[in-house]
Amino acid sequence: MRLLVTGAAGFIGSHTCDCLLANGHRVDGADDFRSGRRENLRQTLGRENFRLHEIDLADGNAADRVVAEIRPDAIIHLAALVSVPQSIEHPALNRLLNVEMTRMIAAAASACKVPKIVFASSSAVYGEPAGIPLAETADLRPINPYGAAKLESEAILESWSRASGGAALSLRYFNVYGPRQYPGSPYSGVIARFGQLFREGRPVCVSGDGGQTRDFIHVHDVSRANCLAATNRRRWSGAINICMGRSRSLLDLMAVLRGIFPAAPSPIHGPSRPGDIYHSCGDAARARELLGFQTTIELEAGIASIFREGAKSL
Ligand code: UD2
Repeated sequence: MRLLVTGAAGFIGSHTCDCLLANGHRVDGADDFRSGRRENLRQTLGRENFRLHEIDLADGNAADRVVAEIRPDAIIHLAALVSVPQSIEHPALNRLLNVEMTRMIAAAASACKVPKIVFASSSAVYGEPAGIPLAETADLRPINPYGAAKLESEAILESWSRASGGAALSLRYFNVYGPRQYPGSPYSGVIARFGQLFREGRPVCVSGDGGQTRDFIHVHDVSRANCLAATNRRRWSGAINICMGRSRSLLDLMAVLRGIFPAAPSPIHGPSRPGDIYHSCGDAARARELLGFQTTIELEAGIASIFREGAKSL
């Protein structure tokens, strides 16, 4: 198959390209390198079946042009502003990248009759859960602009699916971690951020009491879910949780990291983040039924493979 991956130089995007290529597909990756990084594509660039399109898909008719040139069998739309705090600080950018760009991708897909769009949605669409684990049928009550934008994009793709007859799969990723996740900003995913600070012997800053829980899933599992969703022949449309189905607290997470870096200093505690959900844990049943997807990497093994010196990469 021929696939277009947007956000190809990003953390999840680059692993997704690698997974598709390993399965014999042709991949066109698009990225404007706003947050994507060239080094993420080090092993991907130069591969025979890979082409990079350096382009800002939110600019004018760029999405139309790229999609018309490639005419992919499916689009995996991952390009986004990936941060709850940044969605609060930069509402216009959140709207442009997390809503309007989806609209542009859907319009381009309609014009070229692309049969499938796989979209990077988020567990943030649920908001603070009434009960756990969260099935896809749970109430959708996002409590931050990031979750609200992802939910709006899901609706855009549902209506695209109804109008065009194409399949739209919104994959609600829970908290993704793994190699290539950028650790260098206070907005970085917590495992990348804490791992880097533990390694450097600097104290981490815990927002709140550390009792908040997350369903952490390794990026290799997530990229496999993306491949399955994009390449299987099912025409089903809707939302699917991509999660482990088990959650861990930040305190737990720090205990795992302390096992690797025993000399790291004690954490500093700051106030809870605005827009932060306390508990999050997904129900993985639908992904199992519809995609035949199951996770393979436990948190301890995933963390050790990134941060333990001399550990084998997964
Ligand atoms: C949300 C989504 C996740 C994904 C992600 C993209 C939920 C439950 N999850 O993740 O699916 O879309 O956004 O960015 O909505 N923290 C600290 N100190 C730090 C960094 C983080 O205490 O230095 C805390 C943070 O306040 C939060 C937890 O760690 O309670 C996880 O934060 P994160 O930024 O890794 O991800 P999160 O949950 O906002």
